[in-house]
Amino acid sequence: MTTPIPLQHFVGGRWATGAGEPLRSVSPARPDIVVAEGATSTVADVVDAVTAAADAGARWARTPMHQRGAVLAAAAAIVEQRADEWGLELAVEEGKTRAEGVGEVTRAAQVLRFFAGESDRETGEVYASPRAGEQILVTHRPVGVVGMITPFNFPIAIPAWKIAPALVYGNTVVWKPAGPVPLLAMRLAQALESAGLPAGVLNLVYGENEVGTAIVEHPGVQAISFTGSTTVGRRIAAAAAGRGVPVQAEMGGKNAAVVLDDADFDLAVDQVMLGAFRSAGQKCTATSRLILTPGIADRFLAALAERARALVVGDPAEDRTEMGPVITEAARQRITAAVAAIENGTVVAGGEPYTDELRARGHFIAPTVIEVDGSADIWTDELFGPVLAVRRAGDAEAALTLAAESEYGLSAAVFTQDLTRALDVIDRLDVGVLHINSETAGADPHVPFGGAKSSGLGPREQGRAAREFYTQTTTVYLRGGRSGA
Ligand code: UN1
Repeated sequence: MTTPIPLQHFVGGRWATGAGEPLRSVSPARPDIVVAEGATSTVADVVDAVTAAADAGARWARTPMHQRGAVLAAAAAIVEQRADEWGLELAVEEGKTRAEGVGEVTRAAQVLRFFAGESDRETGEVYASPRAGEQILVTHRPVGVVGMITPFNFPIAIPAWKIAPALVYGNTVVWKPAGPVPLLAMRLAQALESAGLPAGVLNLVYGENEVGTAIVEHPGVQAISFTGSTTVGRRIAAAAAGRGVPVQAEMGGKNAAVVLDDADFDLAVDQVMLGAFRSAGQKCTATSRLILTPGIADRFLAALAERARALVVGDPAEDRTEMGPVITEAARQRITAAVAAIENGTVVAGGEPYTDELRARGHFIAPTVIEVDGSADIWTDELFGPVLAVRRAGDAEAALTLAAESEYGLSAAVFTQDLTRALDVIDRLDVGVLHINSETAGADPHVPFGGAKSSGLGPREQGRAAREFYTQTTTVYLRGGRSGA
């Protein structure tokens, strides 16, 4: 991939170059390589996109759900067929490893296929009526035009899990992906177009805040789904509340892994490594806090340090690479500065800049493990990078209390072989996703995904839970039309 791929936005069924600023995505591993090139969209393009989505809406909503699902199924087949190629593009543009990139594209196909199947499942409820000759139905109707703003870190899977339910339930979409990953957004839109999606049903625009704000504030946008930081999510929610529009926001995380004395040692080390360093820690579900109890702490930290130092960090396109760069130079500097600012911590692994040519020029950060002996910014603040903060707790109770002490509540992992303990944890941790004996990240397409506390706002995503956000119900009191019947 040496020639930049031309980027076009997709508005009203037409591919075109936006009239905004030049838009370039670069490889975070090799920042001198331009991956894709075009221009951002303008506020006028957003207005056109909303108009197109609104115009297409009535017809799409009337299209039988099985036909809408068939478009998603066809798109799933296309995405799956291109998984190797687009997975490599994803790795080059976003920086996660090629294996993770291919995995993510495959996952997008699974998501599309899951929602394609919605048309074969029940679409509402029927209740008994206290009155004779009546049934009460609850039907689900589309919300209308949904605005979507998606993050850089899962450039095809997260958009798929917003767009697929929106479309199958009969909504139309105006979507702005994160600035650094326009290519994978274009790929998903291309797949849906090739699958037969009618013009205007999905509109893709590029840009930064101005374009995002134009979507959020447009009176024709009837719901907004966002994934990104808590700060931005709350700003969007406030703006949407002002217009009386529902928001679903998946936001930050500071997810703890708790490794108790009785854990399976090797399994816990493997899983904590994956949770902390896959995608260079750039997942809202990544493991960024580790809590250890006394019987296991020293041995665990030693093993983790050894594994972190041995992790193969390099060009994500190469097969042997286990961890790539972070997304931008600004991210690299922000994360590195946060690590450098720690006063009461002991660096167990990482913490030093790379000096070899590839990794000094790309946005690389060594996998970093830091033990802190009390609260510290790196213990409380989401860094979104390959940095794991560690604390020791006096016993299992104290460890779980420490895990719960966070403003965030996205995911947590507890490593134990004590079933009684595990059952207690299920009721007591205020998180949206809980892993017992597996890493904090991961989200299957068929089950609810989302967070508690500052991590989430509005209904859950994925699985059948997605219907709550992408539809509105009508409660129908249904009687026959003849008296006495
Ligand atoms: C995962 O853990 O595989 O932005 C998915 C994020 C989350 C998705 C995580 N919304 O990282």
